[in-house]
Amino acid sequence: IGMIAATVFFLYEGAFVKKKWRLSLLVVGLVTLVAAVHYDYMRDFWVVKEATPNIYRYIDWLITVPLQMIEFYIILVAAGAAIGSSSFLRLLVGTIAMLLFGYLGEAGLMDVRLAFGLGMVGWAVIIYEIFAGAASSAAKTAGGAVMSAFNAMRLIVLVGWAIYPLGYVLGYLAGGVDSSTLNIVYNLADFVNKILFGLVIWHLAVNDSSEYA
Ligand SMILES: *C/C=C(C)/C=C/C=C(C)/C=C/C1=C(C)CCCC1(C)C
Repeated sequence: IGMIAATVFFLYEGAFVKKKWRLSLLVVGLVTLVAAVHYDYMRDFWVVKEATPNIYRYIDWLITVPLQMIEFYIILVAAGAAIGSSSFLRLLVGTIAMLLFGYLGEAGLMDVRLAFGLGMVGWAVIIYEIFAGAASSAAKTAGGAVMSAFNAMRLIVLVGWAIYPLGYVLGYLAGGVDSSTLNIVYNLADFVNKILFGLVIWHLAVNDSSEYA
């Protein structure tokens, strides 16, 4: 329900910001919309099957995480920074590796520890790109409000995202599979990392739009 409310908020607010920020707000609204629909599936699955709705969670992540990666690119382009699409490509490759190995581990198709390690490498690729790679230099050049939004977004990817591997460790590596803890941790992580991430972009867009001044 929080995801639905956030979707309405982002799409509504998109009407009041400068044109160049509308696409950014649309994309964060799509992220929370896609998540809202999947959470509806996941709740039903949990109630009926009394099991972790892994497949829906990963389908959701496979759609929403690349959308969030595009967002780094979109705000830099909107700010007029010189950024090539190869930066987004590296973010995408990191995302797919992170999620693919995470899924293989959770689904029991691969050794859980090995899958975890390889998934962590994917996350490290993303962290490198936004803290030390081309995306980071482009944000520095853009400066101002874009740099501060970029800073907040990459902190979410570093700190907020750390909740997911923590959930994986508590769920699978702490002896036995604890699906209640796993799901609660993942749910909280999604709440922060989708809605707060969107709010950071909303804040940037509003700050830079004269209608609010
Ligand atoms: C909206 C959904 C988001 C932002 C999902 C993010 C998911 C992760 C950061 C998952 C990370 C994982 C690792 C870093 C290691 C392997 C296990 C995962 C997939 C839980």
